[in-house]
Amino acid sequence: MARTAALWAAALALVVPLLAASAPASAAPSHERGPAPTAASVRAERGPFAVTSTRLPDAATPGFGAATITYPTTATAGTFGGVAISPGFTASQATVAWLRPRLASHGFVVITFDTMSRFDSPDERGDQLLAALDHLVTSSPVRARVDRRRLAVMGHSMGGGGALEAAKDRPSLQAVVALTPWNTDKTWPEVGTPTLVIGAELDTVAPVVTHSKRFYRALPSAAEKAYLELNAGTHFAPNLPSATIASSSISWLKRFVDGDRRYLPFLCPGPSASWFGPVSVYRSTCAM
Ligand code: 9J3
Ligand code: ZN
Repeated sequence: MARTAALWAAALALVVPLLAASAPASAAPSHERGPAPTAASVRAERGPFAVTSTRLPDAATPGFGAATITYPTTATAGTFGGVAISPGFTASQATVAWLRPRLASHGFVVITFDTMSRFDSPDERGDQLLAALDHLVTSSPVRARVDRRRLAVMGHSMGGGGALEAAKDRPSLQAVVALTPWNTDKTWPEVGTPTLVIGAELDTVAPVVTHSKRFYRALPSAAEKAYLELNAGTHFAPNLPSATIASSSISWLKRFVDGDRRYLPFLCPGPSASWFGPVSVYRSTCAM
């Protein structure tokens, strides 16, 4: 009898961890797209999905300017999360264009746009990011490929400040990535959306002390948030292809737009110098 009980206990000890390991880690549905990532694949120039692009003239984009959408060509992998990216003050969408195929090739439908005016404020850029997402899921030629419940905003400088504004206005967004963001508003208690702030150590336009670092600190401590600082980076680092920016942004979007926990090792505890390359500071609540 005692011997049988001991055998059962031994069998259970073997089986229970297996059951636990195969159960989903959370109740939230996962929308994993593509193969399991590696330290090399998140940094590579392209992800696993072939992509193509379509251009939208200004006349076709209510609430924002001329735009470009880049998306995975496959029609058999399900829908994809949508990401809108705003350029910075006086800049055109060309300054953030490198991010389109880079992110889309990992399984996102990505839209960049010219702002209504090159001088639009962060708040106006936030409204245009939301208008771009609305257009993407409602009337764009690729609307059937986008999952309207899984949307994110990104932006550079005033566009990054705009991404924070967009999340403040629309709490249903899944993720924010703010690239060397600029804003006169320094307080973000309204933003509960998981937010990655990427600052640049040598930024003199949006110095990290008064912008990126301060925005990170001002986000609720209960929120999923991370601050990554580009070692020796300048304000315009996000305008050129960067494996550091791409790998961290892709991991953040995968984790929070797709619910893909396979990317957690790249975010938490985060780069101890090796995952993302040249990073001078990385902080995260790591509540994920
Ligand atoms: O690149 C940017 O959006 C910088 C913001 C800026 O220079 O603001 C000055 C008014
Ligand atoms: Zn505020």
